[in-house]
Amino acid sequence: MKTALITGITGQDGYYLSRFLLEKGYVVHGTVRRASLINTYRIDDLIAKYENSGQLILHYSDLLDSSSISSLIQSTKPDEVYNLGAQSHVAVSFQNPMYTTQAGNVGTLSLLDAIKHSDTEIKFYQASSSEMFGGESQETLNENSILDPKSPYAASKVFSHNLTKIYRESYDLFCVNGILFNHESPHRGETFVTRKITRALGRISHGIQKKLTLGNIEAKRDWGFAGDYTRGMWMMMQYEKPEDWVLATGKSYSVKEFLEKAFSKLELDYEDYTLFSEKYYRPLEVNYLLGDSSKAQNKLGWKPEVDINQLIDMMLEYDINLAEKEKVLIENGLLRPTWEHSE
Ligand code: NAP
Ligand code: F7E
Repeated sequence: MKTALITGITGQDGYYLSRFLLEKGYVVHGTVRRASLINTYRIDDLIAKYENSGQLILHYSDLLDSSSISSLIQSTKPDEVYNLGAQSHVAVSFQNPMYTTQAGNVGTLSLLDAIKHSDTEIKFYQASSSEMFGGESQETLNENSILDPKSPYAASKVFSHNLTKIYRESYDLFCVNGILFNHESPHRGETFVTRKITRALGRISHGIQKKLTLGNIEAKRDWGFAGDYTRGMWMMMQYEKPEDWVLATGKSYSVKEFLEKAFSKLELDYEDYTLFSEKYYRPLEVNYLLGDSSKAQNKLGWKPEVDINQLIDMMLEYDINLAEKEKVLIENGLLRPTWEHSE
């Protein structure tokens, strides 16, 4: 039975990856940040199913706490480490550049160094990002494309990406970078644009939200489904040698196209509901991202199973159900609708 250690298990990808590994029979150790509110809601069903048997074990840890990171490597003796933890919101990284940079890099260095000093057989996955490319041109991007970061978040990802390569080449460690293009799901954080749209639409459909406020809807992204991408992470770790891999769908849509598609599924026109605010524009924008995952498709046998229409359907169904429950709570005075003013 293999053992995995996942940083950021409470995030979107942490949920899909841990579910996938647990179903494969892995023992999964995950790191959870201590917060004043319980922040494990995405993995609560996995905790209920796997914690009592000891197959899923959670540890309080923070990527900024190097000592906790290296002692986790020592105590859990993982076969595979997946470093998913990060302050992952690009716009927030302009407001909190120091924290984003530290969380994005201290943890990577601590993990790599702990592996180097304890057991060089441990495999390491780094969550690299398409944001590293910068999106200036209309080029299709692959593993050899030039990195040109446009935010503190992306710059921090470039540092960890390079560090992962340096440890691979210097110390012969099995370290891989997964350069993942945007991937979404019903478990996507609610302040990322796709989920912000489907969350709003679910509420609009139940009459508990009137307007949705957005920023730059001309930006284009290559959007896939998170469950496909976390399966790809595992496939990279099973490959005969450590390399860097792009995962993408090969199709790019603007935020406006995503909006149109989502609203038209409910026979609504997004223009009747959408407002715009400077607040959601970034100091620097990544205008265009389109990925070429042919290396992963040819060498790993990976391919995306869910297209943009299926992705929107999945997210909408989930968010319409969620809004129905919220409506009942509002009607019973148990919930106050504050989302019109949220991020
Ligand atoms: P996410 O939902 O924002 O999850 C991030 C995770 O990191 C959460 O578990 C979060 O904990 C944790 N975290 C944040 N700061 C931390 C700290 N200081 N110490 C320990 N843990 C910390 O992100 P995601 O979408 O699952 O993405 C997973 C990884 O892939 C991230 O590194 C992201 O940058 C990268 N990535 C994402 C995409 C994408 O499209 N989703 C694409 C490329 C790369 P809390 O739950 O307590 O906040
Ligand atoms: O923005 C525009 C915004 O925040 C997408 C992270 O997972 O993927 C994600 O980063 C686009 C941008 O994702 C709003 O300006 C318009 O052009 O959903 P997003 P992101 O910045 O692409 C990459 C691959 C990662 O690695 C990151 O961790 O949508 N946009 N209006 C808006 N974006 C947001 N969030 N909110 C708006 O109101």
